[in-house]
Amino acid sequence: MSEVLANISAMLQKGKRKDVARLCQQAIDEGLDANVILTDGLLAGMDVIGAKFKANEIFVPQVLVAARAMKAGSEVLKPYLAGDDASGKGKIVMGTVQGDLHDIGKNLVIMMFEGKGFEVIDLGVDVPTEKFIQTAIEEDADIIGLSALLTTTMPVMAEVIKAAEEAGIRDRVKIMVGGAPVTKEFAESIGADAYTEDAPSAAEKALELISA
Ligand code: B1M
Repeated sequence: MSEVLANISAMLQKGKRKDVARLCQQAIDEGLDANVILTDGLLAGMDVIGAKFKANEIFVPQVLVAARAMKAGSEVLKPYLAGDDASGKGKIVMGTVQGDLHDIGKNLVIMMFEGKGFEVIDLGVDVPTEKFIQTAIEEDADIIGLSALLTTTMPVMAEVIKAAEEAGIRDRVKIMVGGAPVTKEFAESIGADAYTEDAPSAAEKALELISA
């Protein structure tokens, strides 16, 4: 692996926000592909953080500073990750479900959606179920995108789908779900229209849903 990518991963793990941003720019200037920098630099670093967090080798404060460094790096990559598709593909209301504060994956998915020409309304984290429904109605959204990182908040996705049915919008709004603990089987069991494992495939799937 290139030295700059290894350095991005190492600095992210140390939570060195400014260094991560600087190194991401350096990697871009060296001609590396933004997707490669994201995967082999930033996400590689986050993987190590995730494993150490799980093993109780590091704790919430260290994870938080790494998350901030991840954000700083992705901001640098954002313009380069965006595709060249024209805008106007459709409207997506996106958020992390109620009770869940994880937003790194959601933000990456949003970047990819925007790169494919979708207009995205980002509701943020810990989004009440009614907020998804109300915004989808007000904005006449084509897709609701739900992210959940906790096994305890995954069931909230089912509540959003149920609320969409009750509000009478289920036939005109597609619902996509994702997040580390979410599986295809789970998505099918709650009646979601689509599940994807990562951000690039989420954007591809959204295009498919819109054109179907
Ligand atoms: Co949290 N956390 N966390 N955490 N955290 C996990 C999720 C955990 C797996 C760590 C562990 O124990 N191994 C664990 C959950 C266990 C479980 O549920 N079974 C956990 C826990 C327990 C907790 C707390 C309860 C810890 C505590 O307080 N004791 C707490 C909960 C707070 C809450 O939400 N109410 C908590 C808090 C935090 C921080 C605030 C410190 C921080 C979040 C900061 C932030 O997001 N701004 C944090 C982090 C960073 C993590 C880990 C380490 C990394 C998550 C991440 O950002 N990954 C995580 C460990 C792990 O996942 N391995 C962990 C990188 C990101 C790019 O991936 O979000 O999966 P991800 O997104 C991917 C795909 O999943 C997909 O695309 C993305 C990009 O490819 N995707 C979609 C995501 N959404 C999608 C939507 C789609 C399609 C694809 O369609 C709409």
